Amino acid sequence: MIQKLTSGERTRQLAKLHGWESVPERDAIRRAFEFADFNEAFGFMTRVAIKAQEMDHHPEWFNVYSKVDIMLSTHEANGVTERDIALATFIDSIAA
Ligand code: H2B
Repeated sequence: MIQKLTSGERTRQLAKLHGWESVPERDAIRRAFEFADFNEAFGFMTRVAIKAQEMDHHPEWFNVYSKVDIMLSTHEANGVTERDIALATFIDSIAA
């Protein structure tokens, strides 16, 4: 069973990511993205979806036109784990 990050580990990992923050009401992290239009937003989501499927680790997300809000948490651990950090790192790399 994968273990949740300690609060110190989470703080250290969040500092290496871009724009990710802890969700106060959930043991999760989130980042908001805004693109030029729906086409760019959905293209981005498609790349994330392919990676998520490869990793067998899936985002919780919400899209309205050019905006995409992503929340990451590991259901199996009921909290934030290294899998969320790995997916967030990939997401940052394609959003840059
Ligand atoms: N995604 C996330 N975010 N957390 C999980 O614990 C998880 C998942 N588990 N995607 C996977 C799928 C699991 O349900 C399957 C059975 O491997």
